[in-house]
Amino acid sequence: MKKLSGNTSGLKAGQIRRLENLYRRRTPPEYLITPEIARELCLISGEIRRQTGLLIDRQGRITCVIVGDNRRIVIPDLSEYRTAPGRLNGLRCIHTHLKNEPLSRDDLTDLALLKLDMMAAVTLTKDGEPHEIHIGHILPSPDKRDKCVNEIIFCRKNAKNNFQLTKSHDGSPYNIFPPVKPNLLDMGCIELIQAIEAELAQAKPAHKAGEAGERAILVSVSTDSKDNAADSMDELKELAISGGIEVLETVIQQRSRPDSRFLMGQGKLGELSLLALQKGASMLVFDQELNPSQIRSITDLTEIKVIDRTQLILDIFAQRARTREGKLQVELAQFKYLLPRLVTKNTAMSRLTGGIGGRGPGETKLELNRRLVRDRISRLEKAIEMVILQRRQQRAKRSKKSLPVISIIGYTNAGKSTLLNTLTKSNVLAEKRLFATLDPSSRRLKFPKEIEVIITDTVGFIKNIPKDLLVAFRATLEELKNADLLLHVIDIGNPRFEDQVESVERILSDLNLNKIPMLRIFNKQDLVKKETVENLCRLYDSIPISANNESTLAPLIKKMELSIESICIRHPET
Ligand SMILES: Nc1nc2c(ncn2[C@@H]2O[C@H](COP(=O)(O)OP(=O)(O)OP(=O)(O)O)[C@@H](O)[C@H]2O)c(=O)[nH]1
Ligand SMILES: [Mg+2]
Repeated sequence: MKKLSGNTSGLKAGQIRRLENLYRRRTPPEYLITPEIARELCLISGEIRRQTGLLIDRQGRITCVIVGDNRRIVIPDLSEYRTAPGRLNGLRCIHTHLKNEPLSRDDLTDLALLKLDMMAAVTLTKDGEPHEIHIGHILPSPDKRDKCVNEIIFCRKNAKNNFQLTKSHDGSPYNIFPPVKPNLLDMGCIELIQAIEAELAQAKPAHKAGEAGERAILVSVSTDSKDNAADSMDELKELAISGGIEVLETVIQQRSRPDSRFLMGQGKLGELSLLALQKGASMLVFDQELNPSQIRSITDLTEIKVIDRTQLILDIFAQRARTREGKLQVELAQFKYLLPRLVTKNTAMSRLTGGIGGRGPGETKLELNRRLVRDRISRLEKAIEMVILQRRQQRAKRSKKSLPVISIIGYTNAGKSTLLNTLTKSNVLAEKRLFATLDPSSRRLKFPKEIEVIITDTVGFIKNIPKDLLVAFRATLEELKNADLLLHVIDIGNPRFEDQVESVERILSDLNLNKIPMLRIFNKQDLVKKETVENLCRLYDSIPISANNESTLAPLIKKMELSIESICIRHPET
């Protein structure tokens, strides 16, 4: 006989036997549950004054009998019933409610997170007989709520049974039927479940999604103002698209304090997991940095891949890295990000490791991975150290030739590469995606007065730039220290440009680059009204241009030339 699940302490032997006997019962496919089983469930539940529940599979077999307390049941671990992504798990839960209450929030959260076929609560009469049954299931598609196949089926059954159908008009992802009498449980149950699944299957893409093959829901759990959260989400969306991810939906939840385990409440996470199911999403991307245990908890609960903004940025960098140096730096950042996320489950055993040179007896696979990652990190660090050394030597040679250096910096997608191209008639990659440039390029530029300079374009900045990335990109960023003049390119066509200026200038001062003379350049002036450009330029003391239009660059070139001249006069050795 299978074991009961839950709180059986203090029950009499006879009561336990009656509960265990439920495992012998079986329900025909068209019934949610037979009236006889419902009756026995209620009688015993009323007697022991504890909620009692059944999990029933699609063959109508009872796979689990659960005993709770007077307010709730706890559904046991169902990982062995886990099915393919995008499907329900093949079990429905029918349990008693002792206080005549409808489906609770916890019931719906279980329905969503466990991807149950259905959730039902049976209330009791004074005599402990079944009174009414509250039934809910998830809606397979939130967009087509009016035409859900399952509702049509249920309508048909309704006509037969005189049920009334209510639709959830409140935007909730569940469909909850009005309470049903216990003699009307012959409701085409299996047909309904199959219809839900068929419609869920339609949410899955026939084509391969995005370049990266991922379809994502973007999530932000924000303690910030609504506007800031929305701005940040817009940027996350641009990042995702730049990373080749198809964005299905964005969800922002405002909270006074993030939940330490799941960032958001479990109920909300349940709805999110459902949305992922309904939309056929393959991953969740969080705007907030998640710590290793949050990533694990959220993945465990939702059973879908979870990444955060930092990892997304790292992935984009990895896609873009072309040179050996770029690849080394990205790999270092990725491994540094990965290391704390590889957790040893068995810390007691791992203490046995060590000794001289060898693997200890209790070394787990994960521990081994950690060591490999650490080794790899130190090898990468050494390789990058070499790159930095070589760069310094090259720089020393270059400075003997006395060419001043102008570096173009700025927020990602501001138009830095476009400016380099137009100024020097070159052809470095410039495109409408974030972090198009990763590896620096340098060109020579001759000013009208015959002064020659080297002009360099480099990786763009972004707000909250991942720390590991800044550290790993030391070789690239150190190059900026050599600049005699910085051109800070700002995209004034971007509604968030003021924040972007602030982020860039903060990073410059973090990198100790704020002592280098800098010109602020307002790019993409063609996207903004002329008067606005003029006002902004006065306010920010900057030079307006359209980097893609050479005829707009004369004032900038003049100003660059003057700056370089005065720098050369002050520092004649450069
Ligand atoms: N309308 C308009 N678009 C521009 C202008 N300058 C650049 N762009 C566009 O802006 C996008 C980004 O330009 P890039 O030069 O790649 O920008 P970047 O700063 O090098 O970006 P990353 O390398 O990704 O950091 C491209 O689609 C350009 O065509 C401009 O003056 N006006
Ligand atoms: Mg670029």
